[in-house]
Amino acid sequence: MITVLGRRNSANVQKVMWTLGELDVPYRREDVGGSFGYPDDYPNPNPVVPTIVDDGITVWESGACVRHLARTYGRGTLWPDDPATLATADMWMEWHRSDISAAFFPLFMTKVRGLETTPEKLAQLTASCSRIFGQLDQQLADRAYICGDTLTIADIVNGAIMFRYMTLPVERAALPHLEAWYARLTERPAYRKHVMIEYGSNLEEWNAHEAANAEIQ
Ligand SMILES: N[C@@H](CCC(=O)N[C@@H](CS)C(=O)NCC(=O)O)C(=O)O
Repeated sequence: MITVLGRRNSANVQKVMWTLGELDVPYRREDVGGSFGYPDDYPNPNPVVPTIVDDGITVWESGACVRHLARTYGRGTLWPDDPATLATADMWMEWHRSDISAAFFPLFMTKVRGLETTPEKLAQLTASCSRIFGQLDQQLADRAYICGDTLTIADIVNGAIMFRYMTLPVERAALPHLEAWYARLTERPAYRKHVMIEYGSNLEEWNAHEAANAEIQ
C-alpha cells in the first residue's frame, strides 16, 4: 500500500494523487503540511509536501514521486515505452519545474493566499504566465496531449496547475490549444477528483477549504 503524506489542497500533492487515480493504484493519504503541520518523524529533510512511501521506498519532490509511480505502475501508459516519447515527456516535466512554476506559483500565492506584491509585479507575473503557457499551447497545436494521443507524466505535472490557472481571476492570453487540452483533462474522473478542488479567493477561504478537505482520500 502506498502512503501519501500531504494535504489535499497542495498542487504538488495533487500531481501525485492524480497519478495514483489514473493508475488506479491503492493508496492511503495523510494530512501533512500547511495547517496540519509535520510529524517529528516526517521522512523528508524539507518541511514540504508531498512525500510518498511505497513498499519501504521513500520518495519526495513531486516530480520524482510522479516519475516513481509511473515507472513502477504505468509503463506503457503514463510512462511511455518509446525512448523518444519519454524524452519529450521528461523535457516538458523539467520545463514545468523551471519555467511555468516560477511564474505561476507566485501569481497564485498573491491572488489567493495573501502574498504581498506590487501592481507592477502582479502585471509582470500575469504576462509571464500568458507568454510561457503560449509555449505549451504551441506544443499542443497538433496533438491531444503533450506527447501525442495519450496522457503521460508531462500532462500530469503541467495539468495539475491548469485548473487553478484557468479559474483564477487573471488576464490570460487566448491559447486555443491549451484550452482544448484543459477541457480534455476536465473530462477525466481522476482529474476531477484530485485536481478540481475549490481553493477560495482569499486566505480565510483557503484555510476553510484546507480544513474541509481533511481526511478525504
Ligand atoms: N519542489 C517541491 C516543492 C514542494 C512544495 O513547496 N510544496 C508546498 C505545497 S504545494 C509546501 O509543502 N508548502 C508548505 C506546507 O504546505 O507546509 C516539490 O515539487 O515537491
